[in-house]
Amino acid sequence: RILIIGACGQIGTELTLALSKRFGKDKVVASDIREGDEAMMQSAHFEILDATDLQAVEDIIFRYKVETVYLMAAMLSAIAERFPAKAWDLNMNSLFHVLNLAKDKKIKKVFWPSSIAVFGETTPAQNTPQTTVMEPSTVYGISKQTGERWCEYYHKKYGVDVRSIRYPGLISYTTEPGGGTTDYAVDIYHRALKHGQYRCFLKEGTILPMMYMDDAIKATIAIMDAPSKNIKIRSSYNLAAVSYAPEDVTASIQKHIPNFEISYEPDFRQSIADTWPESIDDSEARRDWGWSHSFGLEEITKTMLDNLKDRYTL
Ligand code: VAH
Repeated sequence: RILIIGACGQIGTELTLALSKRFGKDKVVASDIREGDEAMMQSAHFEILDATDLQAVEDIIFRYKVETVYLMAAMLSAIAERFPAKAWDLNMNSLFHVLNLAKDKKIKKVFWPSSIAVFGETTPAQNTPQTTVMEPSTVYGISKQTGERWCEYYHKKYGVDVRSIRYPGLISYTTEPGGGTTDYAVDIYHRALKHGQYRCFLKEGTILPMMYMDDAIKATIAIMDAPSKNIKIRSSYNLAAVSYAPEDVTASIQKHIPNFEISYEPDFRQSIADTWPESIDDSEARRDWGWSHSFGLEEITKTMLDNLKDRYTL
């Protein structure tokens, strides 16, 4: 079976549904620190699980005969700045537990998400290469970079089959993001439909790499499907789709809602965004396991507005 830890989060929710659709409800065990919603309960076995509790993780793996773990539980960038110790504890210890279970052959395969937050101010910001200067300056970025080093270490030293992606900012309408710096790019659609205006916490000109959730899920499943020998990078793969700034999303929304207005009131998240790349070179992912994206900004905007519309007009 497959276990998703952090199944109620931004990525976990859609990943659980996709895996259940693909492998069948009985093959998927969804877990989170909080109860799942109705759709989740219908699509998988569900367990309440604290990702930092090794015994509890091991019990579920044993009970359900789990072979593959997707460890999606994490504290995101903005919120981690408020709770550094807690973020470190959650982001690192959950990873150690899973890597150690794989090392001890209690599971066979691991997926762990990294992020463009592994990069920092000294990283080349345009078309950021796979291998480059990495001096992250956020708690979240430090935890992701450290995690990458451990993934590679466990692969080289113990043969652990761990696979990872450096996700950009992710956009979806099903689940709302929880405390990231790229959250504006989701919030903006909700506000556009609800209020016709949005006060953005990042300033004009802040270009960041972004991706529609369906593309992110497609990539996650593709990297896990690929034969092990194709996975040449065991730290984490660069992954990219589109790059844009708040004014670009605004212009794309105005094509559907002409009166939509944006104003800017940057807060502490601006200084996080300022250290991240504008665009990413993901040629290794394209070469090694056939990655390609489908959604551009216009498709993202149309899909978001079409799907969120009813929530605010009914
Ligand atoms: C965050 N969405 O903003 C996350 C992400 C690209 C950054 O990892 O924290």
